[in-house]
Amino acid sequence: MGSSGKMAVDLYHALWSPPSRAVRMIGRAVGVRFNLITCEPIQGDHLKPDFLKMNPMHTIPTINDNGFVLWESRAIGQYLVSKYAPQSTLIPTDLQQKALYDQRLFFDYAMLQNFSKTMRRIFVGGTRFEPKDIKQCRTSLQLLDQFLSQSTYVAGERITLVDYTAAASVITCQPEMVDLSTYPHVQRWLARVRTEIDGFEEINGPGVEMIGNVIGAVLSSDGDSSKL
Ligand SMILES: N[C@@H](CCC(=O)N[C@@H](CS)C(=O)NCC(=O)O)C(=O)O
Repeated sequence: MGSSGKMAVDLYHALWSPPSRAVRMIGRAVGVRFNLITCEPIQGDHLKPDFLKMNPMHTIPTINDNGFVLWESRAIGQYLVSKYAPQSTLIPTDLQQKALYDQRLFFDYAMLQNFSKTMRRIFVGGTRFEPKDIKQCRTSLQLLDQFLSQSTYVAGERITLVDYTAAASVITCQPEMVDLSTYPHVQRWLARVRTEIDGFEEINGPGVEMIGNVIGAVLSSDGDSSKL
């Protein structure tokens, strides 16, 4: 037990993994104490029998909250908020606010998560960017920019859980992939949430740097020809 009296929650994660970073930020916001357990897909940890027994989908992040196992970062985030900070405004309660939040969370899952997939292709597989992936990332950012031209946060005028999950993906974008400066509302929002989310730099910094270094090395090794 921690000083807060709460039992620690096991979190299987990797530093570079955007959804793992999102869960760590959400946990920090609602006062969860994590027992961080590195599960590195690059080294095949996620395919080891013990991990597969726990999560047959072999994805990180995965939590084990004293016997209750859950994966999918957005489900984990909502579980942690509901359990540890039920009064939190990170999940809206007003009917229409909640509906908008749900819509944006599904957008985040369907569209922004692709940043991670694109990154993973090059980061884990050491392969080049696919033009169709880059196009998809740009379309997603364009939509996000449009949403953010109409509201301060992704789902309205209050910061919600979807700002955490979206920011963890967007901060992962590398300049070789998309030029974030062409999305002014996204830039403004990112600058804001970086300062408002507790532990943002500490949690995201090392993983994003790691991704940047690997991508830089892969691109320079093939003459940078995959830049679009
Ligand atoms: N939608 C999932 C995505 C999880 C995911 O794909 N995680 C990656 C690391 S960022 C992973 O575990 N990859 C290994 C695999 O899918 O086998 C979430 O948000 O938790």
